[in-house]
Amino acid sequence: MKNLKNSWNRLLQSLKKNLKRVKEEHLIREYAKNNVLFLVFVISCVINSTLLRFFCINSTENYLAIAPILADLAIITIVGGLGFLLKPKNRFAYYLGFSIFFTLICVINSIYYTYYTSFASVSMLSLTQYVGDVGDAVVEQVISFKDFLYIIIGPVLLIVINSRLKKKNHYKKVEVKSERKKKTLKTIAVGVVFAIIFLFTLTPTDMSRLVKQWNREYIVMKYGIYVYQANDVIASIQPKINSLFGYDQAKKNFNDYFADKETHEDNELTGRFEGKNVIVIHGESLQTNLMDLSFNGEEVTPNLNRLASEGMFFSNFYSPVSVGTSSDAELMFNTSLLPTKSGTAFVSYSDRTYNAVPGLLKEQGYYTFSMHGNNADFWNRRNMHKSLGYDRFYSKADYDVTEENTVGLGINDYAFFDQSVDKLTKIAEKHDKWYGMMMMLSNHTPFSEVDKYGDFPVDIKETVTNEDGTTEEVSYPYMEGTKLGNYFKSAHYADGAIGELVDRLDEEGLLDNTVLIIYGDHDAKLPRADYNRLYNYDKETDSVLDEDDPNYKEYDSYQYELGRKVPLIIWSKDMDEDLIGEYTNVMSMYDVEPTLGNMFGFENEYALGHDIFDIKEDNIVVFPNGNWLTNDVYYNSQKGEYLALTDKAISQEEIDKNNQYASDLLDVSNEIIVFDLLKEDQTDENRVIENQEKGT
Ligand code: GP9
Ligand code: MN
Repeated sequence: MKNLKNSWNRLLQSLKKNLKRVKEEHLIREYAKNNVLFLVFVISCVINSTLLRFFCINSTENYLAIAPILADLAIITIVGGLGFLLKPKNRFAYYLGFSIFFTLICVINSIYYTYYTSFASVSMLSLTQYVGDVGDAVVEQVISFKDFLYIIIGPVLLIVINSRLKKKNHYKKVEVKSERKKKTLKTIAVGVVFAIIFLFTLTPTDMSRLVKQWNREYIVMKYGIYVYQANDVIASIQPKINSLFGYDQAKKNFNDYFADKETHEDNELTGRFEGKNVIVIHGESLQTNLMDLSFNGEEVTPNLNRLASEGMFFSNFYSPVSVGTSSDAELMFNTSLLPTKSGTAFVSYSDRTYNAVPGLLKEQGYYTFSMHGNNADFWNRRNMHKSLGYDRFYSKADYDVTEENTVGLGINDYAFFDQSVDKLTKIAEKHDKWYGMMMMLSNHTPFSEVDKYGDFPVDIKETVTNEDGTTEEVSYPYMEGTKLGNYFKSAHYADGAIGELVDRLDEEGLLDNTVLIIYGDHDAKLPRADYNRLYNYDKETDSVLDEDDPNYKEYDSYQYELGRKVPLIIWSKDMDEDLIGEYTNVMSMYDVEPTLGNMFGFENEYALGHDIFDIKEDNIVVFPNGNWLTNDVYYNSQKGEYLALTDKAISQEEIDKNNQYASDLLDVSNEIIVFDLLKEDQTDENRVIENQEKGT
């Protein structure tokens, strides 16, 4: 005991002595003076990472988080420490190189987050070819000053400091090899200490989320952007390696998952549309909230509203797309699978086997086709549409696209539908039964070609009576000149094209035995702040109401998330009365295939969604980030909190059960695609048949 006390005292004394030396000899100042490049490098990289987090994730937990700063410090200190191995005159190039590298990570993620509200993945590199096509959208809507701030704080600052150091002959100083080695080791040791302290802050949940990698926001909040990105590289390579090695486990999970699946019971919709022709309209960026809006007495989407009121309108329908946006919507609609965890199914896994709607209807004698005015290679549709079972894909090359009929990414929806009906007339002459999908294009972000959308004012017009009894019309700008306002104009334009399509189809007699299915592919990805003006406009001041104002309606992040729902409408000219109406149970894009299967008489036994008329109010919508939604609750897995939507009490047990369900669903869906399990399944069957044929 006495010995322990002595040693403790000795340790304290030596610590005091060293601290005194540091103070008296101005060692810190000396260190800073001699290693200014290293320090600027470390501090700027950590500030950039922290700024990025602050700009992207607005929560107190994030603002107060120390762990990501420790993780950043650990990585940057170690990388910076290795720079000491070089001679002083060579260090600037080293630090500048790495500073550019780390800054790029911040800039890319900053831009990416604004566009996708998620962090970037290297698995998306194969998609950069599409940036050219949507490039204007990115530049106009997404890039802002803050994206360049990182460059100023990082590389620019280093360059400025380097030129000052040069003037002061800083690099003339000689450091012998052993001295450089010692300095490197000491600095790396400091980095390791940061790493150890950081590891102590981690919980088992933090670690499991790092492995899963889909909860990107959470990972960045806990680990910082640099660890996230390094982990992302590993996670992106993993599927390729996994598809080589993890097959057996995936197959076992798949078998277990489907062994427990409940069988489908017939219901009032079973077989109701058997044998009918089908036109599916993929409505670019059409959100359900458009259908509730009018300006000066004119509805934004009068045609959608009419079709919804005359048909089956699914008003609580979500499209849980991931980074594959339009293509993810198509994937879910057609295959009842969810987006892949990394990359996109359309681009990375187009050679897999899918039990898709077109393929299944083809087996029933349908001629199947898809039509889209964009380049056939966009989202790799040229290949993927074959895998989905379309007999023919009509793409840009099949349309007469002129400068006059172009809006946004390509041929405008009016010209597209018009030319598509010409093609359909010929198809209908040749084939008894057909299934076709028409993909719209005009209502694509950034909704900036306002002059082409026609006259649809989104202001507030009022007639006022003057003192002398005369009247005049006054206008308050309201949504005019805002991005959201432009979106309404664009959506109104697209809605008009749907109206014209229906009229033209009717004229050609193509609606007589046809079911029309319209879905919005995903939300318009507009900032939440824009909705504040929509719901809290103060016309007197032409600005947004104060938050303290009694009329202020908070549009919080939950309302924003839930407001991203899209319409699903099933309509036919001779719709049975008993089917017409609004269907309010939560439903997802991946529930469409089993729901249609029940109506049209086909089945994908490996569908992950449900026939909504079978599961009804028990449905759960799972999002790729692990969030989920039921009729009663919306759960945010990123934050571990939920919003109750009804008075029903929510138990922890239910949350845990649904979290497990969401996790299993995302896993099995991903594995089906990555390991091509549907193909293997067919191979198994074939093997049995082959063996039977051989008499074994
Ligand atoms: C491109 C169109 C738009 O052909 O489908 O794709 P998005 O940018 O919405 O994913
Ligand atoms: Mn889209």
